[in-house]
Amino acid sequence: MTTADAHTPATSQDGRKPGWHKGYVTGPEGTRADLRVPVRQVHLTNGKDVRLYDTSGPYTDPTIETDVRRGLAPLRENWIIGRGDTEEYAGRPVRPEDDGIKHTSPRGGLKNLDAVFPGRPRQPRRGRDGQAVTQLAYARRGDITPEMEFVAIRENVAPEVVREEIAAGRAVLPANVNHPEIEPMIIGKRFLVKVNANIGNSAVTSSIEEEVDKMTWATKWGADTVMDLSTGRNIHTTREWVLRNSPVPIGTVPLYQALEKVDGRAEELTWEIYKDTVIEQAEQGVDYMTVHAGVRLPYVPLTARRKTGIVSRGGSIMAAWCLAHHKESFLYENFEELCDILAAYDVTYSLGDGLRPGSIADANDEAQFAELRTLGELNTIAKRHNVQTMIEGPGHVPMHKIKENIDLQQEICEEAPFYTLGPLTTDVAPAYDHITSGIGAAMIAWWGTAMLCYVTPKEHLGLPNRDDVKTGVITYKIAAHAADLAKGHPGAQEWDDALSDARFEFRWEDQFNLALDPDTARSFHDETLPAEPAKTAHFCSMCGPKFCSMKISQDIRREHGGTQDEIEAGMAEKSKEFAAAGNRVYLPIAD
Ligand code: IRN
Ligand code: FE2
Repeated sequence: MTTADAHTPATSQDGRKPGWHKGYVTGPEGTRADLRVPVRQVHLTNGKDVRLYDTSGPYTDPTIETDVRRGLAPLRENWIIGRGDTEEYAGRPVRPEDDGIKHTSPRGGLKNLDAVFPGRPRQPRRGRDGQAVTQLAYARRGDITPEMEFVAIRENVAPEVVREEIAAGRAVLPANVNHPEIEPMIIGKRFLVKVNANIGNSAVTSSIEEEVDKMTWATKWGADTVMDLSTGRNIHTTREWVLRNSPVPIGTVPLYQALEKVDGRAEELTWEIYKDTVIEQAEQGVDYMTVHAGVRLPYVPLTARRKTGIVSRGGSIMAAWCLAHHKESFLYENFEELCDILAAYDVTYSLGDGLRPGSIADANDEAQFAELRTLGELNTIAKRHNVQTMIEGPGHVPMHKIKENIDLQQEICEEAPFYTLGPLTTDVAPAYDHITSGIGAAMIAWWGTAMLCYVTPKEHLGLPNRDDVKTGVITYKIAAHAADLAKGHPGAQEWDDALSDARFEFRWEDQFNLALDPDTARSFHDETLPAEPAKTAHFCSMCGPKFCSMKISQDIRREHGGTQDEIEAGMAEKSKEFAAAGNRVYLPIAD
């Protein structure tokens, strides 16, 4: 399936009118005129429209022609240049070992993905004289940037709220000056809970083509950011293709590529190799980076008696380095210099949880919380350098130990956005860890986690494929939206109400089009009732025409009029009938 197919707006079953289309909203009076914020505009058969948050980018807009070889239009370019605080410079030469490795596509299609990205030539930019060109610096100065105005419209809040939350460090707006293609978004507890999807090839499997496709696929289903965790061949090139085609912020773990540069020998890593890799990725436009600077030498022994030791990839690399040299981590030691690099591109920190628990038994142990305290210390340093910062969290945590995680993180890290992997609430369900973790994700998001890193059904078992990516994203959108509802996020319930109305009034098409996953909802329905009249029928195959509770409720309303009093009178009457018949739901079968 090509990406184009996957992004065609759904049409209603009769094919006459799209069930939804890509719309754009502009801000209220007084906001910038050139802001067009994408929404998914669902057209209901009752004539009403519902607007939903939309992460899918230009791919779902049939009036925009997209071509992965050219990349997306640089929406933010004029804003970035207009600020006048960045300069173009000749980036370092592209490393031959990173690029041009012959890549053959196993499935045909985009065969030319073996080359460096062929799109428009681009000179990297950075802060003039190394100055901080971050949204945090602007917010603190009192400036409301176009990016902030954009997310204000997107989140339906005042621009000043966005500025304040960023200035206070309670929210981040990841937006590298070298990633002008993104539609700005914000991560913070005052805003909608966000979902990140991980993609990335490994030495054993998958191609550039598949990774680009997974990125657009993940954002189509609602991923707010995507992390490219490639470790195999073509890391640099894969990332270039992903970045140039991504409408959402892209995150990476630079340590993975740095390790490739020393052929996988952790002890050979140096600060210089790491720093070079960070600059290379910052020039490409990576919006946020996981940095495992909290894995300090004295903490490594604390993991010795754990059931599952260190399960973070980045964490285990840094622990191996510390042990091999018996030295303090070079990330911790050089953290201030790293801050200055990130500030010059506006790369956001995602301070890694390299010592997160990898099993229920290890949750909330000393190693985990020792690292968290260090992340708090690093958060303060990063803010001093005007670097936007979020904090990564666990992992495997049983339900009764989840709240302590968010409470401690908020306290220690001065309410910096928490970004958690699940947590997985039990270890006993490999192949279902999107569910074991979706439970924990919903809980921790309700209590204030700002972004959830998805877990797919393949977690612990293998590299996720396209279907796994979709299942992971949908599962996490459920967790995120459930939390938005519980938090009483303004407007969150409107979506539920619209769907409930559609369900109660048997507007099947509206139910499908409002669903998080319209395709699956429609196909489940059609499995048993494929015929067109069933799309307006007042029942489905679950209960059949006689036992549909919604139909019975409607009959009561019809028989007994519409006002609340009349409905209640009708209910009372039905209740009397029911009692007279012996209070039995299932009647004996008559001969
Ligand atoms: C999120 C929260 N804690 C960890 N994560 C994500 O896990 C992190 O952002 C990255 O995408 C992934 C792998 O990280 P490790 O295993 O290198 O720590
Ligand atoms: Fe795990």
